Amino acid sequence: MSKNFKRILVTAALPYANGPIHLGHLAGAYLPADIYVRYQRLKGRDVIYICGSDEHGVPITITAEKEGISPQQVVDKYHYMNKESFEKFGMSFDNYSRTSLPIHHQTAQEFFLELYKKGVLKEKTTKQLYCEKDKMFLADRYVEGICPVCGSPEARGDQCEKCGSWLEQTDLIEPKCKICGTTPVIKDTSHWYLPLGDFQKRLEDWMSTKTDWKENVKQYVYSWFKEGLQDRAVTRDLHWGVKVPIQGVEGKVIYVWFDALLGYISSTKEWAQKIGQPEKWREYWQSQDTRLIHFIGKDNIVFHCIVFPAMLMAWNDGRSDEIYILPDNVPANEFLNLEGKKLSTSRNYAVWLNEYLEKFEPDPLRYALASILPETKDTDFSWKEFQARNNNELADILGNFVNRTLTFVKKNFENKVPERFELEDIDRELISKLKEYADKIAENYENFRIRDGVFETMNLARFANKYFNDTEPWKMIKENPRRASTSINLCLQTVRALAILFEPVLPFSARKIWEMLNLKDDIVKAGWDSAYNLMLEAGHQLGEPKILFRKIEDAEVEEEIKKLKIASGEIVEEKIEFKPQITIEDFEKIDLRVAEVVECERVKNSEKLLKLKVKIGTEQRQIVAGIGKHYKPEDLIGKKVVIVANLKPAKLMGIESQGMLLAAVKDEKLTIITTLGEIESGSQVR
Ligand code: B3M
Ligand code: ZN
Repeated sequence: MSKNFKRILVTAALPYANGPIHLGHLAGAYLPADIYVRYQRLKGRDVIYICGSDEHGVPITITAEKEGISPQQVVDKYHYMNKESFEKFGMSFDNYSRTSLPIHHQTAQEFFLELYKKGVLKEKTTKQLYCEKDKMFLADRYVEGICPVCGSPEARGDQCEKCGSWLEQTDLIEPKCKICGTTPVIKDTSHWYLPLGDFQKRLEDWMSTKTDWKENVKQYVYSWFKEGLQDRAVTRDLHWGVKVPIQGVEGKVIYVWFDALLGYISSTKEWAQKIGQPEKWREYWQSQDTRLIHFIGKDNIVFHCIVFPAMLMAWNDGRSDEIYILPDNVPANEFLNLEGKKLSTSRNYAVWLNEYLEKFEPDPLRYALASILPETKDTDFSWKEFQARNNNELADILGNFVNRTLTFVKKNFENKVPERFELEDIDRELISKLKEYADKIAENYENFRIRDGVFETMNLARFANKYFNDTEPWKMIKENPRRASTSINLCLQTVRALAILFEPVLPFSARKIWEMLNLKDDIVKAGWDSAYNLMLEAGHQLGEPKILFRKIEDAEVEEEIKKLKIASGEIVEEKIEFKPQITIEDFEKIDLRVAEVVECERVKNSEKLLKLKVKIGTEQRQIVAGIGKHYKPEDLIGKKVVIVANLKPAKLMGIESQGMLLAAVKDEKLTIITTLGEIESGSQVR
């Protein structure tokens, strides 16, 4: 970080409180921002991480109408749900606000009014799409049609998700009302416009200083400039949202994007109030020595790199106080695909964070996603790769190094940090690597190369394992105890270093390691640069070694893959058709018994049939069963099976069968029902 800056204000896009958080959200903005912020905190920097729910906009009112509840109920449900899953996922927001709060409405109205009074906002009467049936103007997503830019049939009134174009609804080809499906008419209405064209020159000058921005972001912005910036309406004919604060104006709200961007400011205000210093938000927004960084996905670039800076410039114009800073960087990410396909929330082709957290720990997902962040191009998440990252990297490299070191200390050094004696070259190399890696990882994080930073952190763990192998403490403990003591001391210092350097990406596991090292001081207080300072004193008593990462089984990821295949229509989920209900009396008519197979042979000239002799208590029976394709006679001899003992005997290929064997069947698969644990033949099954 350049030394001219005193503090950092980090924001992540405010997610719509209109559905649960999914992996695309996490990889786009929240996780890279969290890693960046945690790293900066470890560096001892003054940084705050601001976020909250975006609770306005047409998607929310549409959901409310669909579910027959109020928009407030929709946002309440998802605000709390998302806040909770973010917390469980280790998102270290300093504040997670909501744009339905009074503090936000005031902030947005004040801002709007300032621009209105200055005459920045232009009032224009224009033609808008109006649905005669629903008696309303079709703002934003209330209308759908063909995108005039890319031809996608699902473009909405304000934006095409396919190509990212920001649209005027009247540009849509073949528009349809989203509520009733009829073709809307065109009617006059008046709105206030932000004349972005008036700001283009200043925005271009400002952008030209941003040479260090990511290529993908600069390219988006320059293509906007090339097209020429247009006036954009910043009000809508809707009831849900921040009311337009102009005397005599009814039934109009501020456009959701105009208000949501200001949500960063109101969330910071709320944070300042909560910590009891209500004016402190100004330090972050209105001092020129603060760095403002917006983490977002690529579909939000235009709003953060053009609209918001223009709004802030408009506010700042002609003022001598309360001057807002402009974004210093907007490290926007591309999209994350899922198992090779585009994520789609409407088709439920997504991995939802709340569902993930019901089954797995947060850190493996943080690590797997951080390793594939779409920083320069779209990337793909696959469950198999997730499993491999967890099993082969977290468990086998990091977990293994920590575990082998700590169990060695417990076994050989009374669980106390052993002494460091004279150093050899290999030891000095490890010590210098600690600093090398800490610096290299930091340099990556500073430049928003989060993926590379995480990759290098795992490389240090790889290096540490190699050091353990090369110094052979298990051998030295007998041949040269001073060597074993020295190398294990250094391994422990490296375990501590890894806890610190991994903290941004694995906050939960880092704290587990910290606890195993029995370190009392807070890990953040210990700080990034203490990672290479060999801070563990000889004689320090360690805590209990525990397993850091459990292995994830094939069956667990296969279940997840299947869910996605069902969502994408690749496989059809079979619905079980149950038979009509019966009573307990009906069931009790069936005499089920445990039987032991004493003899078994194939029925001549039949592939399918096996002839069994079974013992049921004192009785012997002959049973013919159609299981010849699934079992060989010798598989069954001596096994306990379950049979229907009171079934009327029947003849199969001329051989009498005095009972029926129970088996589970699915499609082509068959498996015989047997007993778990010892039980005598003849026992009743109920
Ligand atoms: N809610 C869109 C989105 O979630 C929007 C972001 C607002 S950031 C101020 O992608
Ligand atoms: Zn399009």
